[in-house]
Amino acid sequence: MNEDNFEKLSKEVSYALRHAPREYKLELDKEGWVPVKQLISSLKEVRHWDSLTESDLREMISKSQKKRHEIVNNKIRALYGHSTPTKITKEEACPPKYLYHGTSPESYKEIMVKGLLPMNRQYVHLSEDINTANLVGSRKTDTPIILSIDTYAAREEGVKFYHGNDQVWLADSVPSKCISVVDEFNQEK
Ligand code: HQG
Repeated sequence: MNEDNFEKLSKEVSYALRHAPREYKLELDKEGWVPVKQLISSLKEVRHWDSLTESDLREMISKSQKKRHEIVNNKIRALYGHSTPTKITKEEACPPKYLYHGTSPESYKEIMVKGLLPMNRQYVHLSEDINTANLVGSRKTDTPIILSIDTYAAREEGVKFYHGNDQVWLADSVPSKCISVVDEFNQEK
């Protein structure tokens, strides 16, 4: 499989496991898992990935710059990003004191009023470092605003945090009083 196909495969697997399992005749369990064999036969049948093997999937996961999927005990799941109607159960975990979120100037105004909300996904997505948050925000705008989340204050407010992968943390929502703008970063531009 060439590089372009690995990227195409990663996008398709994300689409199937995060947003549209039914389109692929798949059913996610409570934690978002499906049997690897089922995903492969569905991708073959529904999307004509005719020669797809489990080792292609494993290679796709290991080559990807972001750890979006994992395979454990013959099952595969997306680690974050879900928008399916039934909320995936994630394990609560203790994040570092600060997490970051990159967003657009328009959304920033709303966020400072309503807090961070999951919008079209099941969870709010947060980054462990400022550079990653900047990349996430840059998907939406040329002038991202980087927000810092005081997770200790948020936990005192009852916010639960969940582990996505080594860079990505999830939360149900974050009140605006626990959010501030990373000024140094935004002034550098
Ligand atoms: C904004 C990618 C108005 C929020 C990335 C964001 C990430 C609000 C947008 C992952 C709001 C949702 C997720 C409020 C939040 N009012 N706007 N109250 N609260 N927003 O794409 O975090 O490459 O669903 O700021 O790397 O940008 O796909 O979330 O701009 O980890 O693996 O609503 O997706 O990963 O946008 O990105 P998204 P996100 P992958």
